[in-house]
Amino acid sequence: MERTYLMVKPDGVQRNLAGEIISRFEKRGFKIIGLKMFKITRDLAEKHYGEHVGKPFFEPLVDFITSGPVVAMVIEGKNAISAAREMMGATDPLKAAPGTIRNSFGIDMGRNVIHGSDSPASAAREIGLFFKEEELVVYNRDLDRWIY
Ligand code: FUP
Repeated sequence: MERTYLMVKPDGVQRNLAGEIISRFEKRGFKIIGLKMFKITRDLAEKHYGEHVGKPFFEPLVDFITSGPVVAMVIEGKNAISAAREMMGATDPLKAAPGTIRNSFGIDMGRNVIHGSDSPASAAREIGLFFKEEELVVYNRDLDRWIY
């Protein structure tokens, strides 16, 4: 089983899309093992988006991600990282496949409502950045035998 870090961005929270977005992952069968709302500090945002330091969109991106609360979660399940990326769609919502989260809820690159880790290394890094070990809940779900 794989874990990934997902985050409804400030635009998604302000637009009341957090529940709908969480629901898509629940309905698909993924298990939520961590969930919380908070405001990202500048320091954390700069760490999270470290790979983009120096790019023209870096400052606006940090401004945006720190501009309001986010709803962050860790989900667990088969191929969670790539499956979640597929459910999110392309970074630019106008290029995201129909039915994906970004296609369904966005029309602008800078307002793409959700973040999701793009590799096992970034999932491990981002889970560690935003969640403490004790905030991740290990539990059994009876319905797992109907999903797997
Ligand atoms: P993604 O992994 O799909 O979230 O995309 P990236 O890590 O490449 O980019 C992180 C965020 O930076 C995107 F969600 C939106 C923003 N971005 C821009 O605003 N302009 C760009 O050209 C690329 C990314």
